[in-house]
Amino acid sequence: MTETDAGGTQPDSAQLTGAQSLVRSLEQVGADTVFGIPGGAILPAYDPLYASKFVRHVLVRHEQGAGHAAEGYAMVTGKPGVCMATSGPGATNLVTPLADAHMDSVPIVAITGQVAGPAIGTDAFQEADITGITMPITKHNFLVRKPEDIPEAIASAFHLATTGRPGPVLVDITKDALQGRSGFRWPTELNLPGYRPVTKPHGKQVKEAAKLILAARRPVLYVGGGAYKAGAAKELAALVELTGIPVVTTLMARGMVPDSHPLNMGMPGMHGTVAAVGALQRSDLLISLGARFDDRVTGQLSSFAPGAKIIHADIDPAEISKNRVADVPIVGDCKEVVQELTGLLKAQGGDQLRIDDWVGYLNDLKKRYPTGYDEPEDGTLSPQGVIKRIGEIAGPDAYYVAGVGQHQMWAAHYLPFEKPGHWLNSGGLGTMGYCVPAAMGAKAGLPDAVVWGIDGDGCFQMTNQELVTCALEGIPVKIAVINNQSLGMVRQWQTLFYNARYSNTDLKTNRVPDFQKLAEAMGCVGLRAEQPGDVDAVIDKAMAINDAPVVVEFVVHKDAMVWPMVAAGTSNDDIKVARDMAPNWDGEEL
Ligand SMILES: Cc1ncc(C[n+]2csc(CCOP(=O)(O)OP(=O)(O)O)c2C)c(N)n1
Repeated sequence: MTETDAGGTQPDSAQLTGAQSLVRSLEQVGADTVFGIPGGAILPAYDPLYASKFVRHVLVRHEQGAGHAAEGYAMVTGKPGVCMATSGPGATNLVTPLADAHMDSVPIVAITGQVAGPAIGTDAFQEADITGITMPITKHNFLVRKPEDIPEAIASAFHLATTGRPGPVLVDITKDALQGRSGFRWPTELNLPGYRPVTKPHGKQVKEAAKLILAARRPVLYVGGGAYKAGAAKELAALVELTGIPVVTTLMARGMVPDSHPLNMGMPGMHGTVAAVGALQRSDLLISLGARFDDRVTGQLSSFAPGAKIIHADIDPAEISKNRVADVPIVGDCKEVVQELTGLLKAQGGDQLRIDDWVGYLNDLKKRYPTGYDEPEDGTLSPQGVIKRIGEIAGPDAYYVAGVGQHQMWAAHYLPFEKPGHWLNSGGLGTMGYCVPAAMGAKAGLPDAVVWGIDGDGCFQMTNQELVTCALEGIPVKIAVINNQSLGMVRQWQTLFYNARYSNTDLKTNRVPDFQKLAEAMGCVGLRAEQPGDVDAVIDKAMAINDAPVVVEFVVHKDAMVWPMVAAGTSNDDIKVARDMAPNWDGEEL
């Protein structure tokens, strides 16, 4: 006899319901937190879940919140996040976070109820073909129709989500499979034909890479989110220390090399620093580690890094040469690739690279074009200054979660990124509404950490209801609403490209809603700052509150813009540091 939380005391061979098998499987894989909402088709699973002493279920207010919370949990714990929903609308509400996790390679497992097997295809009540719908936005998905198949599906889902290139996996289980009975058999081996992710890089490719690095005069380490997922920060630091090669950290990799490191040129891309964009454009060798040559980084692809050879290391072979042909492709886990590369370089004079002029040139760019902003002359708050101050007060040990828009880009520039994995945002899909639920998931995963959300007034209005969940479940996140009364990023494009015709971007969020009252109505503490003199006081107050979620509204100037900027579809060479102001690339004839 063994004690199972799923179904009371049961002999292993006893018949469990599929629902009991599901909960027991979740216990078996160590899933301690599930974010979800029940409904008809998934209801059988909620009954044994009620009895589980190991699995905590967090009752969210919208399934999208459950999905982003699972992402936030996964990003900070390194364990897969789990979300659960019923069939039909419950499952379709998970589509956005699944797509989000797919684009950003976040390991989550979504469990959905499905109508009973015989009803599939009949347009039954709350029937949606969720495996069909999510086929292109999941790493894999399963439709489980028999109770005896549940344990293997769950074991496989967790394995698939976390191995190789991480990503979302959906397990759709019919109601009759949840209600039916079978013996519980935990698989000793998984039946996943053809799934064998390559983690160990090919020695010959690493040798070729080392050869290119030793010959390069303008090498750059182009570090992406995959390097974080591989846990490669320590190995990367050793490679940088040995070779002295300058680094750029993409939006998804902020903190992988500390911003305070003299060789970190900052974030590349559409809103990247001049030094990072210049580094890529003028490089003769890009060493891409878990990055994917995203259009927001490359700008116009045909003019991206025109003189650079490419070493592209990625665990997903499909990424290599997808956008830019690699001279040396390396399929493998970033941590292992960097380790092997550093070992080889150490033995071959990798500490003697002749790149001093190059490093000097980039440092000069960094000095001449620091990313900065002006305080508004009318005495109102600058959004950049507010975000910077939050970072200074909360420090690099806090976890920061952003929404999508101008505030996200300012957060990416002005927060203190000194440690890997302390920055969560929606980079690939660019999902407004990510911030509040992802912050909730992060705080649920790391209850002792300080978690700050930096959200826009537009984004906040998409998913703020999860603050009710936070208040009731004891998940005290801190959310800064950067209220510029508009859909700021879209407004910025209207300013620059649509003759300042502000079609439908004015949110009129001057007290409608009243964010402070809204916060209080949701069981949170609501604070507001409107004058520069209020800023430190409200941040300090928020920092001192640890027994309730806090929302701090910062009413900021609406015309602030994100700079630098490479206009969409144009060349990185045409980066502007302010409106009509381009950098002077002096010294490029190195
Ligand atoms: C779900 C979704 N809808 C629309 C967009 C397009 N979009 C990108 S940024 C943005 C404005 C965001 O406004 P806000 O949250 O106020 O942030 P701000 O840019 O003002 O900092 C919009 C509408 C999006 N990214 N996601």
